[in-house]
Amino acid sequence: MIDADPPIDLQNETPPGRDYAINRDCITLSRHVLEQLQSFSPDAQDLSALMNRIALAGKLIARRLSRAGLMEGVLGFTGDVNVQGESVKKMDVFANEVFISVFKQSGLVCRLASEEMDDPYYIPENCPVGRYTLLYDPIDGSSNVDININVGSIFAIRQQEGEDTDGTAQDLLQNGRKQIAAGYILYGPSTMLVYSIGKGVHAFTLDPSLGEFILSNENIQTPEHGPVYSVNEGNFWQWDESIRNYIRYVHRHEGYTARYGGAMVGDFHRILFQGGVFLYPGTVKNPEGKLRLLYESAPMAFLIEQAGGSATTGTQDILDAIPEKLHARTPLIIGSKEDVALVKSFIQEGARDQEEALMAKR
Ligand code: FDP
Repeated sequence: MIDADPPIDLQNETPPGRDYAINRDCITLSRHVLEQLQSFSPDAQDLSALMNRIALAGKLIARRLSRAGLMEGVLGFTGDVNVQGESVKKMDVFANEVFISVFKQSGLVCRLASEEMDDPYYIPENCPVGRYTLLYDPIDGSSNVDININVGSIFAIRQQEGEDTDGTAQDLLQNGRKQIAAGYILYGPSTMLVYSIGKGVHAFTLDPSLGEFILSNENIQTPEHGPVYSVNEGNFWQWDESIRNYIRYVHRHEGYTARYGGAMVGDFHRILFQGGVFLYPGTVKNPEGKLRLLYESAPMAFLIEQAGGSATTGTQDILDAIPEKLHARTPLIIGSKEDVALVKSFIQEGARDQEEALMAKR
């Protein structure tokens, strides 16, 4: 039984055995969205309902992940290869289907596009169709699933522009400033949903006893600088010399530390709260890197800009980058403003050196 009084001072530690989340003024996700928009207009109701549906998908995925090791057919590969040429995991398929089934009858979206589908999924004619498109990566960092380490889901919401009569979703090939909302769900020691509708970045923690995401961090601000650099250094000899020079710089200077978990959502979450920089640069084999613009890099860039940080491809703000196709990739450098600027300065220096070398050859 939970004792209702005396009221708990939230500034101080919760006394043992007391569940402060129930005693405090619980702000749920849908209430938060409506408060942010300061409106009960149909648009505000839609956005609140969209976030609620995403939260439901997150809860269903979190529930399956939390018992994955005990259930048949959850872990491992399906034997298929997706449109990216990557081996598909059973959890990828499950999570992709969860988002579809949660949105199919919602009347909120007209299509869903994800990493796991070659083409967008269009809401069938016998189901109500909405104005929005959900772009998502159902399981980000899926190599972590089988070993019970954190993974995530990333999402972005855009409004359909035009009729899309040929069913090719060409209107999605626009910059990230067209996103109405973006965020991610982190399946870690606790499940967290972090979102922005362009009014700051806010984090909610899933209280399993309530089955609700409750506001835990409002208006998150990323520090201007942080000690962490987060990158797969196994690719060192695959990178351009300018990225290698940046890494040499952090190796030689005090105050930097490496953290890399193999799931961008987790690595990004650390940087969002504590500062630093996450990089996935292009490689010799894949000059555009690995991360997909529309449903990985752009949603994260939307969040980091809202939190006072920045995100670049190295030559352009991520939010200004326009994909040439649905599954286009971009190099990504994202995090604290100063740290992103430092990486960028090495890239610019590299570009100058290359230009000078070319001039000298002429
Ligand atoms: P994954 O392919 O396992 O889904 O989405 C791409 C991603 O994970 C990121 O989450 C992660 O940061 C990165 O790839 C890991 O790639 P590397 O193994 O090449 O470092």
